[in-house]
Amino acid sequence: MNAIELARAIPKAELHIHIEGSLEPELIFELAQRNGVVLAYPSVEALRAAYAFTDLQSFLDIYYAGASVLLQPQDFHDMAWAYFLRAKADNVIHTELFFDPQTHTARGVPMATVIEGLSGACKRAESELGISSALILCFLRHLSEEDAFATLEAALPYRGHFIGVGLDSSEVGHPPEKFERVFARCRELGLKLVAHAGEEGPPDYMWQAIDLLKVQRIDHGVAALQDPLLMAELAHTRMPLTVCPLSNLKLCVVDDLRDHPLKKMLDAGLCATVNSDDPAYFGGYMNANFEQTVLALDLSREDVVQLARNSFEASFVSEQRRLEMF
Ligand code: ES4
Ligand code: ZN
Repeated sequence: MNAIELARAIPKAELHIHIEGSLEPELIFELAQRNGVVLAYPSVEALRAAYAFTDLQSFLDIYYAGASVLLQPQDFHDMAWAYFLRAKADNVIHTELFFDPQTHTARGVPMATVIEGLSGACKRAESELGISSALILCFLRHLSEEDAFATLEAALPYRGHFIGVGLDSSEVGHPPEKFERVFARCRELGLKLVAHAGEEGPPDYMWQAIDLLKVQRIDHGVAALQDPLLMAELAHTRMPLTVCPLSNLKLCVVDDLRDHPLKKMLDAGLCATVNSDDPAYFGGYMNANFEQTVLALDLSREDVVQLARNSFEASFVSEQRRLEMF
C-alpha cells in the first residue's frame, strides 16, 4: 500500500470543518427551492463558477450568502447529514464541527433551530454511521465583543449540545485580543477553546491566541513558520494546529501546494493535522486534502500515520476513547 492508499484507508479525525462550508451548490439550490429563497445565481453551474477566490474575504462573502438558504431545523440537519456521509466515505471516524450561529441569528433564525438541527444529525451519525462528533460554536471576529457575549448568552440554554467555542471569519484587523474577555468567560464555563490564527494574520495573532485566549488548539497556524520562537513553543507544548491545505491553496495563502509548510511542521515536531475547512468551496473533503498533499509534498507512509495519530491527539475525546480509536 503506497502513502496515498494508506491516507485514504487510515481512520482519522477531522477537527477543522465549518459545517456551513460543507453546503454543496446542489443542496443550496434544493434548500432555496424548499424555503422560497431567491438566490443571486441562476443555476448550480453559475454559482460554482463564482468560486474563484483571491483571498479570505472574497470567499467569506459568498459563503455567508450560501448560508442564507438555511431556515428550518431540517435544513441544518440535512446539511450536516450530507457531510457525515462524505466523512464516512473518507474513513473519518470522529469529527468536531464548527458552526457560525451569528450568520443565522442575524437573519432571524432562532439559536434553537441551528443547534437542534445540527445536534440531531450528530446523534444520527453516531447511531447509523458509527461516527462520533461534537459541536464547536464559533464567534464571528468581524462582529463586536458585545455581539459575541450576546451569542454566548443565547447559546447557554443549549450548553449540553456543544463542547467549546472558536473564533473565525475575517482575521486581519480583528486580533484575538478583541475577544479576551469573552474567552475568559467561556473558560470559566468549562468550554474548550480554539481560535483561527495565522491563516492570513501574523505570528503575533497566534501568540495572542495562546497567551490571551488560552486556546487548546490553533486553527490554521501556517504563519508559525515565520517565527522560530513560536515554532519552538508549538513543538515543546504540542499545541495542535488544524491545517487545511486545499483551503490555503484556494484562498491564495500559498501559491502552489508544493510550497505548503505542512511537511516542515511535521519535521519540526509540531502536532499538525489535515482538515478540509470548507470542503464544498475548496475542492475537496478529507481524503482529497490528504491525497493532494501527499502528492505535492511527497509525504511518506510514516508522515501519513503521524498525521492520523496527531488528529486523535489533538481531538477533545477522552484519553480512554482515544486509545480505543487509534
Ligand atoms: C473560514 Cl477558511 C476560513 N477562515 C476563517 N473563517 C472562516 N469561516 C469559514 N471558513
Ligand atoms: Zn476555518
